[in-house]
Amino acid sequence: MKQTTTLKEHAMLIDGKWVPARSGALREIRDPGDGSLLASVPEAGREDAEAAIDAARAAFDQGPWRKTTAQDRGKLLLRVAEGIRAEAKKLAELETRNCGKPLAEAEFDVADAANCFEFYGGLATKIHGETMQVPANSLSFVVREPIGVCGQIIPWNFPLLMAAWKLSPALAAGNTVVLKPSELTPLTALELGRIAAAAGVPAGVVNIVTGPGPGAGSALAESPKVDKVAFTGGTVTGRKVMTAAAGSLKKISLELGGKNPNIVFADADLEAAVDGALFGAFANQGEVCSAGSRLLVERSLHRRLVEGMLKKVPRIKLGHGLEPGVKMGPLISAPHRDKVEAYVKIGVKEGAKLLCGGKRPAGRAFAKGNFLEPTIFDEVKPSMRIARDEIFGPVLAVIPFDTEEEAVRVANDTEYGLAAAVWTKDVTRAVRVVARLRAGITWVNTYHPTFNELPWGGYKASGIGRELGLYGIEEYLETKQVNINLDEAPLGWY
Ligand code: TXE
Repeated sequence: MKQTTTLKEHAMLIDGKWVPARSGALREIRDPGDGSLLASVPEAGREDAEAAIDAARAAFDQGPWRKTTAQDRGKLLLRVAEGIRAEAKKLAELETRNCGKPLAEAEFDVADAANCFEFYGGLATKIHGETMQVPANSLSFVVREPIGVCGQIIPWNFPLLMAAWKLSPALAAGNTVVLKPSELTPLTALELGRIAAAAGVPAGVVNIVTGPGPGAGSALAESPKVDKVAFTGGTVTGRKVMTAAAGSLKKISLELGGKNPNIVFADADLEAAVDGALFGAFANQGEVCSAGSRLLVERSLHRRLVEGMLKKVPRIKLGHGLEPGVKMGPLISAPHRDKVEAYVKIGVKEGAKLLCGGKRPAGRAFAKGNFLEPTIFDEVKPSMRIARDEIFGPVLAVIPFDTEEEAVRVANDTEYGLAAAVWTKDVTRAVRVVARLRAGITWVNTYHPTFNELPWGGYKASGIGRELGLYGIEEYLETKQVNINLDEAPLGWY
């Protein structure tokens, strides 16, 4: 596949070619920090997604990809990792421009995306089956195979990182892919497509379709030619994807929302807990599925923890993500900010105490971006909507508690089960509480560290399946039993 060097062609990647939407439609991609036009990309429809699926199907069924060795695929992924690193600065800046996050966070994501390709590049050669003793004279063993064509739908909050989390295990396992980035943030995914092509990914193995959910996205979930759909996004959309996937009973994995409890006991290191509470709630503008958006704090520490946070909130410098020193960028879009602001109003109406934020920052620097101040509500009741709904913005709900029992009950009193954290110096309590938390990702005395080596995913309505680590590759493998009869005599049954 030939390398395309620029996105100004406004093209997407189907079957190794950079192509426009069949309808010719374009979508303007804007910087959420100042409204400026970044690029126009094809507004793919169902027919474009179907062309990409056909390309991925052909690449899987007839192309050379199935004949590549695991070692070749591993080396290819390592080259993609190097390609990402070689362009890290440019990718981080583009990520910040497209989705708003502060540059330091974007740089971290880019490094992590490269590490993810490296992790799965190394894992490609470790996929293995097993032999079994069976009650017959048979050589019986289990082999692992790629699932086939994978439709992958990703959101706007970590555009490049989510593309890496999806593509790298799928390719390591030998699948072909149609990736649909969010219609709001397609730019770094397109760059990744270019880097992958330059690294030697054959035509049709990675296809990137830029377009909206209904149409381009739903085609991936519905098509009987797609063997598996992997989705990261909101729970409401996740239900739609699952319903659409049911038509062809394809394999599915979902990484959905969260309303994650960050539990601070009175014996916790206060300074560390203050930092952890703020970082958990406000990193990436709070637009994080694992955000610690519910801060459960033991009543005897409550006042001091809140004071500690309020003292530090002014250090969360708002601004365009490329400005030096900025710690919080704009929200992804004006409608999304409207949604978050509506929750601020709901919180006030419900009787929670607004301690800070809740409004748009004043000043010309903020006039054209979707900015919202970091917002903390105190005295939140677990029944309030701001304690139950995923707001997905910089809004923290502080909920005081009196006993460990109450903390666990409130923490688990949610439809979600993605992440949770516990702050305490008492190791026994930490282990006891973690064991009772119904969440797939847990932290003790820290918040948010994410490792490529560990499984990522949720209990309950936070999703199905796991990404990352050894578990992540399982989601892209079929399992086949092979039985070789070692008694070549007739069966003699009839
Ligand atoms: O996400 P969507 P939205 C949550 C968060 C946010 C809410 C809505 O609470 O406020 O979801 O955000 C594609 N068939 N999260 O509407 O719709 C879409 O094009 C197939 C949590 O922006 O979930 C995009 O590529 N695909 C989350 C992707 O789904 C469809 C991250 C995600 O968009 C589709 C983002 C359809 N019918 C939002 N409709 C997390 N877990 O991190 C949309 N899409």
